[in-house]
Amino acid sequence: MLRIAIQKSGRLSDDSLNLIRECGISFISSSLKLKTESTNFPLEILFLRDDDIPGYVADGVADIGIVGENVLVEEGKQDLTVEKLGFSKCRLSLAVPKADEYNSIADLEGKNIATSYPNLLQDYLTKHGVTAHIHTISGSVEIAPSIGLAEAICDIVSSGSTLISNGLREVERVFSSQAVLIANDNLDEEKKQILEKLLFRVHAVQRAQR
Ligand code: PRT
Ligand code: ZN
Repeated sequence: MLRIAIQKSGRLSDDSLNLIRECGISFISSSLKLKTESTNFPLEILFLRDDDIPGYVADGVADIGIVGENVLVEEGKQDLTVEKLGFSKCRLSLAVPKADEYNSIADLEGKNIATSYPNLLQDYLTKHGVTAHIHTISGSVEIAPSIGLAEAICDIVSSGSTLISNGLREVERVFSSQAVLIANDNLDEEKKQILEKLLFRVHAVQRAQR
C-alpha cells in the first residue's frame, strides 16, 4: 500500500482528487474523514494542510504527496519533486502601492517587505543585490502597506484582482509555481512499483488532456 498526502481543503484539493479519480482510482471520501483507502488500487489518501505535506513526505509519514512548488521550495524540499502536474498555477510576486514610484528592484533597498515566503523572497533579493527588511506574516499580506507595516509585499498572485482591490501594483515576478507530485526518496521496492503504476496512469491522463 502506498500512502499519498493531499490538501484537505483549498486551492489544490479538487484538482488533486480529480487527478486520482482520472487515474481510475476509486475511493469513498467524506469531508469529515482525514484518511481513506482506495477500493481498487493499493493507495491510502491522507488529507492534510498543504504546508505540512513536504515535511510528512520527507519524513516518510506519507510516501508521496501533491503540493504547490511555492510551498515546497520555500521549505527547501524541492529535491522531492517527481513530476510537475500543470494545475494550481500561480506566481509569487512583489507589489507596491499603485501610486508609488517604482523603476527597478533597487528601489526596494532598505525597505520593509511583508510576505509569507521569506526564503523565496530572500533568494530573489540576494540574487539582485538588494538588502531589505523581511517581515514574515502568515496571512492577509495584501493589507500590510495600507496599515503601515511595510512599503511592499511579496505574495501569491493568480488573476491579480486581489492586488488591484487592495490598491497594489505587481512589479516583480519572484517565482513561478504549479502543483507537483513529490515522493520520499527511500521507498521500498513494493512502494516503488506502486508509484511506477500510478505514474504510468498520470502520464496517460496528461497525454489525454493535451
Ligand atoms: O489550509 P491550507 O494551509 O491547506 O491552505 P492555504 O490557505 O495555505 O492554501 P490555498 O488553498 O490558498 O493554496 C494552496 C496552493 O494553491 C498555494 O500554495 C499555491 O501553490 C496555489 N495557488 C494557486 C494559490 C493561488 N493560486 C492564489 N491565488 N494560492 C493562493 N492564492 C491566493 C493568494 O495568496 C492571494 O491572497 O489568492 C489571492 C490572489 O488571487 P488573485 O486571483 O486575486 O490574484
Ligand atoms: Zn497552507
